[in-house]
Amino acid sequence: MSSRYKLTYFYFRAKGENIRQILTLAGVEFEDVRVHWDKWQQIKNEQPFGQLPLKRLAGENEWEAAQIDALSDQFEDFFQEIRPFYKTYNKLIEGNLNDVYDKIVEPARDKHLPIFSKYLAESSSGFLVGSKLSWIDTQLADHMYTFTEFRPDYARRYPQIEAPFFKFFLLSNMVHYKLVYFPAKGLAETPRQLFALAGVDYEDVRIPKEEWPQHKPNAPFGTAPWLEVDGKKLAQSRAINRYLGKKFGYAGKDDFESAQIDAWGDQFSDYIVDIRTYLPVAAGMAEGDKEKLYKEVVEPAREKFFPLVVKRLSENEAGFLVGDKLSWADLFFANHLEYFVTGGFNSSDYLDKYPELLAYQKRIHNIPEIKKWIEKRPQTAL
Ligand SMILES: N[C@@H](CCC(=O)N[C@@H](CS)C(=O)NCC(=O)O)C(=O)O
Repeated sequence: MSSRYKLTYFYFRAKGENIRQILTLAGVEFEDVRVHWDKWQQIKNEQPFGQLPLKRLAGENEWEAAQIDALSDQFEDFFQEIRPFYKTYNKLIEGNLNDVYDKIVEPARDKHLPIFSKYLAESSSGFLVGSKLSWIDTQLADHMYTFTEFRPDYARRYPQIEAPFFKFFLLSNMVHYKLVYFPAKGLAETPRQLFALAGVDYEDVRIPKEEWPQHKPNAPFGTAPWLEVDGKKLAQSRAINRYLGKKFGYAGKDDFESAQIDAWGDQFSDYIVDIRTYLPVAAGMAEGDKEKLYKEVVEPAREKFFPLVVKRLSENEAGFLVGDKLSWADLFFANHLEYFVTGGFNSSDYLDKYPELLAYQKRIHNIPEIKKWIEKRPQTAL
């Protein structure tokens, strides 16, 4: 007979979320009762029933269980220090949330996260303790989720935490992603690489050209790609890039960086518009003089746009278009460069005048997760 669990908590995530996630990971059905703050007094004396099925997530042996306990106590100290943030957020006390964040959360973060970071740096599994996910990982991950939503750069100083935190969301399997496009790299390649970087599972649907007419009516704007997030559809490749970039941490550390990344994405798209007569001819989908179009359309547009990119990259020591981290705009541009130099267009001289851009493209595509994806992705002509 299966047990029946009922979890009673408030309508926000905070401490209840960790238990919700543990139950979900354990594959246990539970009643997720979310109490409104003003109803709390009426049910305050109710007892929760049943025990949590923690065994699977509480360490492989006594030593690991003790380490998990130690980290959990440490986390509790951290939580107590930043409590005013939650209280202000939920309007239980008055105050300016940004001030509370600056004065309380940031110093507490810089006191406590190095401890978790050290554990992760020393771990070869990507989990805080041992070789498996434990409930201290889910606790930390939910904390990171809350504060990264509030300040996207929250975890930037702690890359050891930021990377496994996204992997955790893969494990918790919270969102079902489906990306629909053709059997081609084209406009879907950047979103695919964002999934590869984040280590997040998705359905990579590739519709053969002859089947497209029956799928076209399902496309939100009549074109591909589109992304489905738990069945909700999002069209337009740049909107998809921005969405996944933000979700996975490749869209800038603040609003200004995000806007600069958008600007590069838009500028690059203007370049594609400038060379649009060449593309279908080079792809063998339209009649035309490929060599003539390359000379008369591609080369002048390239001489207008590429020097801007070269200048930008020479100004940014980090070697990315914006800030000190890879963004979706870097992927978007690097994919185009790779396609022209090595892909079906046979324009291997495309970057002869721009060795810096060739080096940049290779550097981006050598990032281990991208490299791995490129090695295993389906081989397609376009
Ligand atoms: N601006 C759109 C363009 C989408 C687009 O034109 N997609 C082409 C393939 S690259 C397509 O769906 N063609 C089939 C059709 O229009 O029926 C985006 O970036 O998503």
